[in-house]
Amino acid sequence: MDLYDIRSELSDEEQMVQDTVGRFVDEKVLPNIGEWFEDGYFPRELIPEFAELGLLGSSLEGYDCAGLNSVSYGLICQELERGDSGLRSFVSVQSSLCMFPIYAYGSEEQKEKWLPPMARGEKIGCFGLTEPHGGSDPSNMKTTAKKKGDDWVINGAKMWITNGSIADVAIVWAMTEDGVQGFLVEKGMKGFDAPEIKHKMSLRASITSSLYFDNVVVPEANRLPKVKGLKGPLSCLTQARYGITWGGIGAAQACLRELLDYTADRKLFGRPLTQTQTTQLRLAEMSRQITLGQLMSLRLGRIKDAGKLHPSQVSLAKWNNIRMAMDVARDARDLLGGAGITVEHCPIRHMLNLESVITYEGTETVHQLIIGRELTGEMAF
Ligand code: TGC
Ligand code: FAD
Repeated sequence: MDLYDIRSELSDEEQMVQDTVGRFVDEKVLPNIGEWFEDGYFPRELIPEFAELGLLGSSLEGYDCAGLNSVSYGLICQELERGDSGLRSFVSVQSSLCMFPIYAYGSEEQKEKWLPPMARGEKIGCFGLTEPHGGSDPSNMKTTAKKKGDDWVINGAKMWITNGSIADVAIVWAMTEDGVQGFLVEKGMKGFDAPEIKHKMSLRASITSSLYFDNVVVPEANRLPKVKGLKGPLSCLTQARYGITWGGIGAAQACLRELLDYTADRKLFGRPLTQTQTTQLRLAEMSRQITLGQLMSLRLGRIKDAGKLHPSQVSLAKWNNIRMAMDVARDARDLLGGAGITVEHCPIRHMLNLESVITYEGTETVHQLIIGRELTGEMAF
């Protein structure tokens, strides 16, 4: 599973983080995840355990957060997504999309109020950027925040919002006279509703919701004071997309692991599948793809920890690693034959989840166009 011994490139602390989260996934997630996925159930009971392990806001310093480096955060995402993309999604949203903007752009009062209980898993966050008319182009957002005395009045709608219905606080990005700004909209505020979106065929062990704002009055104290413009939400996406590049590796590793066992046991035409050349070729191809993805994410993590990360570098890895994971999951599903269509085996669950992962946090096309813009200087969106 680790042909290039990437593990030896990790520090003792990074190895410990990987082992701890890996054990948690093996013991608490893998025995149950098929049933949770089938039932469309997000296991909220795991949130205190995520918190206990220091997985919430793990890269932040202070405020009861673990202060781990970026590679450790990546390994957390990899191990969680080896379990299921829905669990990694929960941690991505809580950590990178909610705690990060409060930490980076919030007032001291906002940080004191929200970060420690979010790190302890007592308060849940969601991140509202995408709108029903089109998520790829958030500069065209229709949700507005208008100043009224000391307050702001928010109107509009957000769609496909992870954790929306269970969130205590929504980081909502809205258009103001001064451009895009972020607001902390709290559960129970009058005019704010967050119904769950049902009938999903993907990310079934995760909660996805719409957010509606009908003249929601939000005090000035709930506006993120330290950022204006689209770079506010886009900088949060860079954090989350980085973690997702690692997550794809975990999903692909889970599929390959299961296949190695299955193809060794499955006897056809008088011999195990593993003794046929095309099976070996397909397993080898998966291993090649996973190894390339591992090298990309590790390099990205080291660049990020050195403070030299450029968002287009993250786009390249998100595009590569999620496409890689989809290819691995689909081919793994096929190598399982008919057995591959049930949740008894993980590839079809990962395959379906990855349909969301390749769409959210910037579709594959958006990331390709970001690389195109980086290479040519031409904006082709
Ligand atoms: P553009 O002109 O490129 O940029 C506007 C300003 O933002 C800065 N910037 C970034 N900063 C940090 N990180 C990034 N990734 C950044 N990208 C851009 C940029 O420097 C500029 O700053 P300034 O100071 O000059 O104003 O803006 P654009 O409108 O041309 O952007 C185009 C595009 C397509 C790249 C962007 O709109 C985009 O990325 N679209 C995709 C939207 C998206 O990814 N939405 C995701 C929603 S959240 C989600 O899916 C969560 S799923 C979570 C889960 O469950 O795991
Ligand atoms: P569109 O933007 O309408 O895109 C449709 C198609 O057009 C895509 O294939 C796209 O690549 C293509 N396209 C777009 N522009 C161009 C172009 N210029 N040239 C060529 N092709 C183009 N959002 C949040 O804000 N917060 C969340 O927590 C969140 N969680 C999510 C959870 C799930 C399970 C899912 C599925 C989505 C989530 N999203 C969230 C929304 C996600 O970020 C959006 O779905 C995504 O950004 C794409 O937006 P869209 O769905 O409106 O598709």
